[in-house]
Amino acid sequence: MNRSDTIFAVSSGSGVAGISVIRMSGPASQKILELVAGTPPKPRLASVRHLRDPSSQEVIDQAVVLWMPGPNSATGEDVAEFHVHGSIAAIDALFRIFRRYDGVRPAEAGEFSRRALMNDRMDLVEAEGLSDLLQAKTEAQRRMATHHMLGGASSIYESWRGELISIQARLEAAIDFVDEEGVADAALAEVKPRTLSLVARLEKAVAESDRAGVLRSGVKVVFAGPPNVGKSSLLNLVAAREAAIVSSRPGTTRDVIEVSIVLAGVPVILMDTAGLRSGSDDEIENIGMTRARSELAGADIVIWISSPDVNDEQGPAVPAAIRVLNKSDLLTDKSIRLRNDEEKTVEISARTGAGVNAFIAELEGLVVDRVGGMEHATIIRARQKSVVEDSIGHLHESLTHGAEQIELAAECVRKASHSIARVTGRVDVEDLLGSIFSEFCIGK
Ligand SMILES: Nc1nc2c(ncn2[C@@H]2O[C@H](COP(=O)(O)OP(=O)(O)O)[C@@H](O)[C@H]2O)c(=O)[nH]1
Ligand SMILES: [Mg+2]
Repeated sequence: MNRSDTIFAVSSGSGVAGISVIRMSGPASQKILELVAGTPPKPRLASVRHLRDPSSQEVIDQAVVLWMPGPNSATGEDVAEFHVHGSIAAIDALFRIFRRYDGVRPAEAGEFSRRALMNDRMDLVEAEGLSDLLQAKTEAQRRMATHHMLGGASSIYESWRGELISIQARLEAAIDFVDEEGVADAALAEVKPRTLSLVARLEKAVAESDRAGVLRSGVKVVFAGPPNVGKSSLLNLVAAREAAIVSSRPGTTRDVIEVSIVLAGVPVILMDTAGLRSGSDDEIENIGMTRARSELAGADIVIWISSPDVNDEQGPAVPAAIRVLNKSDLLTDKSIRLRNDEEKTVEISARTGAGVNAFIAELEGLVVDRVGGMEHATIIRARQKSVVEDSIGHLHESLTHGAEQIELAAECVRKASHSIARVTGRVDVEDLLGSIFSEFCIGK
């Protein structure tokens, strides 16, 4: 991949459409624009042009053309945009023309964003936010992604780094005077509370990051309980479709069934599992139960379901967020209701629908609690978390050094600041480019 190439791609997605946007970035953009559309329009002003084949002068299409000379463009390079009709043939014809020129080639996935990053039009955290935005499926994901894309998180990382640089400077200033009595002690005494306060902020952000990560990946809600209590029936009602097979035969659900839905703008993965009971000699059922137990262990929210006609041997295998007593239509004697008052209990009937809406509202509340306020979290990816944890480690170490080791304390703070700089890609950015831009689509 040559960075001085001029690259082009359909940025508006593939397939037939009213309009397709072709984006071109790189040094030859102006020349190509002139060749197919005539004199470039005024920068950033839309202009309607005939696009012609430069060799035959045949009109290929009529398009809105934009000219955005670098460095004030999305990529920081010269950028031309052709808003052509979304016709596969028209796009093909233009692409054949573009390819005739040396150093002009189709863009690879994420290559426009990669150039934007290299030209300081955005930092790594903003690029990750953009990637998240392109993939966002729910309102809460969109909010979190835009916060990152527009630099909200980067400014926090920068403020942390600024504080570290200032602490480091204070320590280094004292190093030159270690021979003078009390200078190193005074410097350490001054930076200690600042270091502790920063560590507390970093640790708080790390503590939040798991909840924030769940907002990106989806809240896992596992439906579990003994066989035949109506787990699959209830999951289908919440998912509003027949995702899981419902049958009066115990042991019907064997594999874990996943259904993605959105509750209160939050992505949720509902998981139906095999009924848990002891003493089954059915090999497949036992494998299903093993899978069910492993999903329970990794669940964000556990819904434990039982019903009056099925013996719930031990109750929830793990603490349940909501206990559901299904088949309330079979209840005659109110005395068989759930005894355990510690967990939330809800009575429903998947058959008559009684209590189901109240259950869904309850679940929605739990989902929102699980990720509430996370739209503005600073650390939302494992990559970000691990470098911030490195930084915290270095800061803890810096606090162990006394006045006679003030150089070592300063060195730890320098490492801590280097770690934070890795998050936004101020340093070591090259190592990460491949893994980050592979997530992008062509044309972005
Ligand atoms: N009477 C009654 N039967 C139900 C209710 N919910 C489910 N069932 C029946 O219970 C049986 C087991 O349901 P299913 O959803 O497959 O249970 P699972 O094994 O826990 O997934 C089926 O015959 C359902 O029709 C309910 O609320 N009332
Ligand atoms: Mg089932």
